[in-house]
Amino acid sequence: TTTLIPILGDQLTPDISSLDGADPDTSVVLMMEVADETTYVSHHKAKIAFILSAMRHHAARLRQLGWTVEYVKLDDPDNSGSFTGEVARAVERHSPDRIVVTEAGEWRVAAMLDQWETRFEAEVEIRPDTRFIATHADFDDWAEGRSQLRMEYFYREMRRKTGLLMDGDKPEGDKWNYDKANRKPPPGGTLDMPRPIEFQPDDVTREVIDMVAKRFADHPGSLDSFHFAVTHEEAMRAKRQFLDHALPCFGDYQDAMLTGEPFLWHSILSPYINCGLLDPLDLCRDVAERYADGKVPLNSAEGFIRQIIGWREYVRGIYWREGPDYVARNFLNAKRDLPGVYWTGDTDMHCLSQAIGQTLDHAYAHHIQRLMITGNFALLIGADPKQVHEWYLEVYADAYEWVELPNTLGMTQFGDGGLLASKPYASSGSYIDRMSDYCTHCRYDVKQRTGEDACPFNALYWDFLARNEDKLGDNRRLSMPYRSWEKMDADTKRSLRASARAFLDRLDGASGAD
Ligand code: FAD
Ligand code: DLZ
Ligand code: SF4
Repeated sequence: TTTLIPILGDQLTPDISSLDGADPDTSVVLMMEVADETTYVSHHKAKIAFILSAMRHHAARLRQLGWTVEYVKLDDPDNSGSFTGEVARAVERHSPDRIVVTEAGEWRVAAMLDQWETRFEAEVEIRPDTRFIATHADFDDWAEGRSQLRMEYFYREMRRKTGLLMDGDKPEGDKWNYDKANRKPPPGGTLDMPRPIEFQPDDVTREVIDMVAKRFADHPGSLDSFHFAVTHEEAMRAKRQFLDHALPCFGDYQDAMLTGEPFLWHSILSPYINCGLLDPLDLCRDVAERYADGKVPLNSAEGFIRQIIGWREYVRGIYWREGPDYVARNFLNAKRDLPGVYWTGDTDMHCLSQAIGQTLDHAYAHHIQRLMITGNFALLIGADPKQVHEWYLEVYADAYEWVELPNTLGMTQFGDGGLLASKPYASSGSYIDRMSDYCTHCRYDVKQRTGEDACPFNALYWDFLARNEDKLGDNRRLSMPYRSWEKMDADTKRSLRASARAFLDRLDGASGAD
């Protein structure tokens, strides 16, 4: 009797639930590079190269551990191009009695897996993904009956469940959340910035990079600075580098942005966590240990752990709870096509060109760039949230729909009308100026609201509020800005809206010409 165990590209963990209890002598592991997955959106070249190289290295690791692995490469002439097609070919080869697979990370692929039972003459077992802290049932139990879902309360449950940074049943330091201590503006002067390790591509990675360069030449992004870790060992080195050098200041500068510095004190570990090269709970335990040993302050340890056991788990819960039509929500009825600048970074708005330029170079931008620069700009111009979602899914090496969609559509575009965030993350230039050095390098003046040199974020911000007053006017968390808007004289209001209009017309004109 044979068991077929398909392992998907984000399941690169040796103790993935599908392998649990399997007998290496009677099991065949199937790993598949397929056109469907590489092109369901036009992923950044470096994202494809990263995932395929990590998959190839993982297959070698599984073989070393004694598993029989069949690996289908993208350029295999018999490759059918889809997960189901490749499983069908493997079923022909092996006539397995059972197919065991760990649940997929998104609705699209989950629907494929659901068809296998009827399609193949084998028993199909779809197992829960045990790499997450909250099961689907945990999240649903927590969410049931609540009129409002808020990350903070879910996060506290996860702290209790894991015991991380807990002192008995009380939070370490007596406070659950040190977010207010995580908003320091960027430091000035000479900087002693930690650097992520730049892993040099080995033969396997070079082969993948060459193939991706040829096959996906029309996809966005560059392969020139490809330095991702592609094995578990390398990812562990990246983790240690972060714990030793960046974590101590992670908390202080979590929201800071600096010209020419894409990484700052961030971990750059999300690509590894999300595809399975690193375990999220182990990482959090390491962070808690550093705190217990007095090596990192509480605001850094708590801030980091909150992102993983709080935000990361929370957005996953929302994704699966809201269902496959979450992607179509558009509370603000925003319709503008995402402008061409998102694929070129070519703009005289310095903040935008930095965030997009770094994204195209590295398939990475840190959270506050995604939220307050590219996300905020798309929100203010009224870009179609589905197009915004697809852009984020394309360009980041860590992007899988379960984590990307709630962050984009929910958190940045308010497409779900406030399910995920209690107010839209809309801001004028002053926030960007406070948290970055961008404005000092920009041709626009962040202090001006109208006129040739005025920072476009300013007029766009007021225009956004005015335009959406019927939908947002009664949001209590926006009462201050709406009061300020109310108090402005009619001329100011008119000229702010005219400036925004002129900017948007130029933007549409430029995109149309693309
Ligand atoms: P760090 O700043 O070092 O944070 C540590 C870890 O916390 C991350 O590695 C990540 O695993 C987790 N984390 C932090 N914030 C979040 C969050 N909001 N949601 C989920 N996990 C979080 N993260 C993804 O992993 N994949 C995505 O596709 C993705 N898309 C995003 C889209 C938008 C519009 C926004 C605003 C955020 C998105 N995020 C996404 C969350 C966050 O920006 C990234 O996790 C983070 O920038 C990854 O870089 P890092 O590893 O250096 O993170
Ligand atoms: C993102 C991605 C890409 C680009 N290519 C592959 C692939 O060729 N084979 C594969 O197994 N997985 C790939 N992935 C990741 C999958 O899209 C991911 O595992 C599913 O979305 C899980 O739901
Ligand atoms: Fe961005 Fe405005 Fe600052 Fe320029 S002035 S960097 S456009 S916020």
